Amino acid sequence: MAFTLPKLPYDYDALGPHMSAGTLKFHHDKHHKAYVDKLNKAIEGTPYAELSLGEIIQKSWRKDPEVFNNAGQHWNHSFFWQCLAADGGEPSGDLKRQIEKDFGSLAAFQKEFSEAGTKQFGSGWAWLVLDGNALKIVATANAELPMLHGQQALLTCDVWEHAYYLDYQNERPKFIDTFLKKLVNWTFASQRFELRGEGDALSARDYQSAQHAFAKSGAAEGGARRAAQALDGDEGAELDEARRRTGKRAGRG
Ligand code: MN3
Repeated sequence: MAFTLPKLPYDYDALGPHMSAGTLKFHHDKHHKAYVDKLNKAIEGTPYAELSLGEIIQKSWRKDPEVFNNAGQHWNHSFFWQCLAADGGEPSGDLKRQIEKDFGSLAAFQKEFSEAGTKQFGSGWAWLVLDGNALKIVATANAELPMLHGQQALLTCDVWEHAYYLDYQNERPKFIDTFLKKLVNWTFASQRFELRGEGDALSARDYQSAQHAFAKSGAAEGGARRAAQALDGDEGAELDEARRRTGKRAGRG
């Protein structure tokens, strides 16, 4: 199946002055679009074309760099857009308590996250992940992502230069600091954290098949909806369709 570029969940100028419309336009319309286009070209006519994005990521890892890099970057960016909000604020509820338990305080979490992103040599990503029952901060290089290591992503910051150079030039630490204090969509991160009840499924090697199985089980509409929201447009639409079919069979649609 061909993948499509998901729309940004906000206007280009919504995150100013912390992330400018110019940065979002280049980053989304040029960089992310290029990953989608290259991914579609790389999988066309191959067995990958029959697979979900999650499956493509798992199967191409360390085997087909052109496929993997573009598939991973498509997933990472689709996820990253949802991690941003104009009204950043602070975490709340269960996630706030878990952050305080695992890092000591919000400030300690911010410090560790910032260091991970700053120290990541060259291009990559800083992540807050759920690894088993504990929150962890990890950094990945290039297109690598937590699902490859059985971790559930809750939050990410793109630390490729294209993410911040227009607004912050070479000041990556300043960008990450602004991200942490002004731009984090904590509502989204909390929704991801609430999915922890599906820990086994989410840490499974095939992340997306697990999501499909969960959606089709019809067991928890809210969870499936959140899972759909957490993925890119194509997969979200697929999951919504799966939920609708399940709902109909159960006489609820
Ligand atoms: Mn990027």
